[in-house]
Amino acid sequence: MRKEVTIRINPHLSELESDYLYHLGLSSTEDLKKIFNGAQYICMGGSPVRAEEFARKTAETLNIDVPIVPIGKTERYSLYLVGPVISVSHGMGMPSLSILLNEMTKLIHYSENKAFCYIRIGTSGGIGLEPGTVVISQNGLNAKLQPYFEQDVMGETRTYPTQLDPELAREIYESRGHIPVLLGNTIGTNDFYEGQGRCDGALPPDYGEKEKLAYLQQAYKQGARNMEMEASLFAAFCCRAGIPGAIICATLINRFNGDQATSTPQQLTQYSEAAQNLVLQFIKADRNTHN
Ligand code: R2B
Ligand code: URA
Repeated sequence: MRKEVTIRINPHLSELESDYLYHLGLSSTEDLKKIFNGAQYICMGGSPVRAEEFARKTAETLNIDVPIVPIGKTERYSLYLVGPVISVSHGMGMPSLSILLNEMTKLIHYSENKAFCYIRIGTSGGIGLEPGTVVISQNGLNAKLQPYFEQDVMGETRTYPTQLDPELAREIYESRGHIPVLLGNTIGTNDFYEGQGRCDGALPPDYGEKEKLAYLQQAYKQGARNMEMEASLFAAFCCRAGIPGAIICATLINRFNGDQATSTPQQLTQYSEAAQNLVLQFIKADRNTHN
């Protein structure tokens, strides 16, 4: 079993007669406990195709014979359950992930799960790393390179810390085997193009290569080793909720060398599979230790 978790859950939920998890197409009136109570590893990734692939690989790795069919509706997210593992897609960017994290956390609360962790498995742009390296995040950083996530609530900005669970990160690191892995900070931005200092967006940027490289150098100095579009929100949500969370991202490119992911489709698949494989190696080892 994973460590016991007490979610800092919204007390107002107990006042609801029923809670419809609209984007998942599931409701608290269903027997969620019966379906999801044994889920210990809640794995999230951007793409629905990769969520299905990860579910299939989990079934193979853990030797679990279940049909790989989504639970709930698939209009927004695709959710699979394979033994102790949930594999669910979250879309691209923080607004989409935020909705999923809210509804997923309520689902886990209604399912009365006591021991679990959240793991985001994704892709990213590397900062000073050989493409294909997998980064386990220590801290989320925002695009200003601060260890905070900022959320506007009713016109006022709230600031939340973005420290990830060091013990979970260490446990995953120890499962690395031959996969090239390192620990580092991860920048979460609100855009793929100018938000990540790219010079290849559709509109003329008001900066050039020199400014971009200076930003990447500064990021590197502050311990950032990769850049994606969810880390700061994911880390802040896990911190606020009291849920152990980890972010495991493959790097598709080295941003010091360019903006475009020019590796072959096969290489890109291989890179993102390395992140999935690391998480599967961790889950397998963890189950041997704790079950
Ligand atoms: C990584 O890849 C996506 C953009 O290509 C985005 O969701 C992210 O964080
Ligand atoms: N995902 C990102 O957000 N940025 C990259 O450079 C690659 C993948």
